Amino acid sequence: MARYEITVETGNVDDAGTDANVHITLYGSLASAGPVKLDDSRDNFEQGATDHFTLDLTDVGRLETIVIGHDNSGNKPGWFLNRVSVTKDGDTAEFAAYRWLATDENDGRTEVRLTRQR
Ligand SMILES: [Ca+2]
Ligand SMILES: [Ca+2]
Repeated sequence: MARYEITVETGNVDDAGTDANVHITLYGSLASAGPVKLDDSRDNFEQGATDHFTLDLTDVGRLETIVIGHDNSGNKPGWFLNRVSVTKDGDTAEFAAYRWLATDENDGRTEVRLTRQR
């Protein structure tokens, strides 16, 4: 197992937030982990907000890609995701999305695969 610190930034555009169930899967050089739900006691994924989660998951080795999305539940579930960072043992992987995950925007997808930038 490894401890992952996951930071998720929601965009600051109208209706960017979501109350849908958000999930993430990590893909690394050794293994994959998830999908796991990202949630805590706070109201997560609000417009313009940054959420932090700490999860103990299978150690995936060097993190390379993630898949993040939601189940399209709740009121106005469309979500504008800016970016995600994932830190393990001091190594931070950055993932940029800057797109809607919404059935009524762009390509209509509610899940996206993102490749590590650095
Ligand atoms: Ca929304
Ligand atoms: Ca919550």
